[in-house]
Amino acid sequence: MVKVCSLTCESLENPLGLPTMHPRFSWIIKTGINSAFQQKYHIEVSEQDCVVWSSDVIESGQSVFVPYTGKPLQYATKYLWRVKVCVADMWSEWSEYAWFETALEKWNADFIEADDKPEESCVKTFRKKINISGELRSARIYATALGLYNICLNGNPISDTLFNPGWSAYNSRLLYQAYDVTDLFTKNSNVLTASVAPGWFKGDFGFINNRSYYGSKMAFSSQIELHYADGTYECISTDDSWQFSDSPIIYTEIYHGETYDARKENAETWKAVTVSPSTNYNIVPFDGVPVRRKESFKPIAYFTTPKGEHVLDFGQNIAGRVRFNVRGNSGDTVKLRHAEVLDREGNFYIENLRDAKCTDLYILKGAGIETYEPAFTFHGFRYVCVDEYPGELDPQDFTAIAIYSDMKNIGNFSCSDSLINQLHSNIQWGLKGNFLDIPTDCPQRDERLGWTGDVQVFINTASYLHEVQAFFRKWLRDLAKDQMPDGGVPFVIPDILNNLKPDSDNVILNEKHSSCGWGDAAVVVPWTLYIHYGDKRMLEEAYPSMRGWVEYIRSKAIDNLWNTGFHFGDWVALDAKDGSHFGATPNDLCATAYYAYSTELLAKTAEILGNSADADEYRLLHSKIVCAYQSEFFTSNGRLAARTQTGHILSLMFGLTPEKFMARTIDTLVELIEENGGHLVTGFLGTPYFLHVLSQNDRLKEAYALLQREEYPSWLYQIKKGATTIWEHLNGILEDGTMRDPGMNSFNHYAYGAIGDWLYQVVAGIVPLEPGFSRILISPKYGGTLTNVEAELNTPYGKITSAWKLHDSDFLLNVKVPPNTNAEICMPNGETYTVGSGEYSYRCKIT
Ligand code: RAM
Repeated sequence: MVKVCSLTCESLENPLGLPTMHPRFSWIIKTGINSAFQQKYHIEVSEQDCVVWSSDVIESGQSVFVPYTGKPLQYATKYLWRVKVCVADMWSEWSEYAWFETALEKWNADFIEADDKPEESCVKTFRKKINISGELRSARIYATALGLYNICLNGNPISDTLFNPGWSAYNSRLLYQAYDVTDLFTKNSNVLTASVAPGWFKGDFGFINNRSYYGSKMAFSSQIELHYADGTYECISTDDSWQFSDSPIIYTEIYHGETYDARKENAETWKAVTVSPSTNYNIVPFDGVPVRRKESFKPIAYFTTPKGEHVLDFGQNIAGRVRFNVRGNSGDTVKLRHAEVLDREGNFYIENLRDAKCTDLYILKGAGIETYEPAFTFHGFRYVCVDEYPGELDPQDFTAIAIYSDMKNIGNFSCSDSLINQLHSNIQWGLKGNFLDIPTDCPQRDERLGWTGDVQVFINTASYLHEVQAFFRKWLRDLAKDQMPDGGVPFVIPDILNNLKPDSDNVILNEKHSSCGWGDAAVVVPWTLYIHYGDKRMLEEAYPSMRGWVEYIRSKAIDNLWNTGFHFGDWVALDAKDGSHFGATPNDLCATAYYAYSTELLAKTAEILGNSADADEYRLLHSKIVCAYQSEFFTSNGRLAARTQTGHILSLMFGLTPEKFMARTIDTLVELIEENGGHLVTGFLGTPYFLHVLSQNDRLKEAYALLQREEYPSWLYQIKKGATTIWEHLNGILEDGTMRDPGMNSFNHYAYGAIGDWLYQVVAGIVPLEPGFSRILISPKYGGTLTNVEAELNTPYGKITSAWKLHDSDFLLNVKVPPNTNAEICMPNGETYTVGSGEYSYRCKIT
């Protein structure tokens, strides 16, 4: 039997408001047949029972990103599509129908504004009464805001998505969402309300307590398109017929929390809006992944701290917020503060939040059970301090809700070491806690910015955990928009620092862009996505930005060494001088290493895109950088000038070590581990590759020893200290239980979690040999104290599993290879097998 399922369009399931008119289709084949390859496919696209494109039978194995090649699609139109495939001379049935709906041709609606002042952090509600005169065939609301918005129709939310319209490079592209509300309208009179909050647009943001970065006035814009069964059409846009009022949300800020006065419900005074044109903004369809409520947690404890604080413990550090039920009198209050950790004495610890207040306040109306959850804020927390609450508190009335971009989880990993399993969980929660429309550094303090370096080091691990393609496609578009004219890449994307006044006391505000390892996100992120998803079009789109970045470095490099400018370098490495975050590895070494790496990836990209002139040019440039690196940093006998772990790691990982010095370089790295008592002292740049360079160079034993080390500094130290996420510093909580300097001490910072890819690629051994995993290497490497491992990865072709165990003196491996791919299986004893899809078991002796 052959079946086709998991149909996606532009890697989205049934997208509404598709941001392209040239979609591509992907599907997964399910079959029990071994070595199943697709021989042919047939796609059919229809609109209202009418087939608009039939591909006919195409002899091709392509099942991922198959382009639509029918006649031009119509805007704002829903299409159904289905596919059937032929495998082993057997045709499947037609798949179930999937659908996509194209976006608007252009944005026509104006903005409407209320009376909020620049300094105000309140919510305004806009209202429109809509009369539905006939039977609706379809109804869509398209909406965006300067700020954040939530829409209700007749009092009910029209969507479960949050933090719309998302955060983009607002001045270059403001996103709108599309909603199907056909079933939400009632006959005759309806009331549509849109609440708008300051959010990223106007709120306190950007970690120097700056506000109104993008603008000082909130606004809302919407187009409501009604198609009636009788063929008539009506469009209702935001205009002067709308009204606004204050909202019960009297204060809301992403950093600081929300205040809701329930006594103000249904007490609106409606006033006339001000209309302003939207033509200053490039309003385009949302192209990311919507943010939703995901896991929820009940308190695992409710206790009183030594200081007398009443604290709920939800057991997991998350980004999200708390929903609660309460009963009391009108004017009673519930006040919650949020924190990630307790201090050594067990008190509520908020110093590391810096200026973020992370406080929610609810004022009761006094009418039976009242339920509240903030709307426009999120906090990074595990603990909640209940400062005010009327009457006896029942912890069961409280629920913590994790909120993040709703990407599919694709990777799972477990093994015989529960600490490593917790590490994997912490890495995954690092992602969930920081992928909220944009990838942030941390979700708790007054920062929460799209730091490029954090993404650059984590992207490969992220790609093993969740389906991140659409999430990063959006972010890369913002990166390209915010890139400097000379190709420089801002430290954060969206770039909320660029227009701020330089400040010589604040290195970040002074420099603002183009550190090695940070700006390289422009190249490393699209390249890594290409390797995981095989999407050439995305690479093509990113190419100018990738090239711009390498050209930027070229303009700053002297004799092929990047030895100018400001760099974060091996950020927060433990070999930094006391009180400094800058690791001991020299900047010119890190910067030139990244210059070589980005140039190499750019040359490969040019080759893939068929641009042979660029490919030749960047290959040549790459070889010159490598030569310059080697003559600058290696002595004639092969000693590396920087005697640091990261210096050696980068030299090995990026192919910068002369062949004849490989042995010496790896030996020295191992010495450097020993000199540090068997520990890592690397920062952002060295850590992600540490285990890889060891395992790639026959030092698997040392790699496992480092991974499984439990005492400080190590990955597992923080787990022994109770961490449920990855910390910004290996020693966020010191051995004696005291905290590091609160100025920069996040307990949810995924950068050190960049080691997650080693669990998948080396421990479980799942590696893409061709982009998108159409050819797979399964080459697990046992070691340390591990006796069994199970990993799975849902790729564009379907699920790969790699599960091994040690039994007596045997290594037993079970693998599953999805249809339409083939795999090289490499056993630890060197035996290899080439197989097509199916489930296979292998055994060899442990050596
Ligand atoms: C900190 C951020 C981030 C890092 C920068 C350089 O402020 O938290 O992780 O990329 O510094």
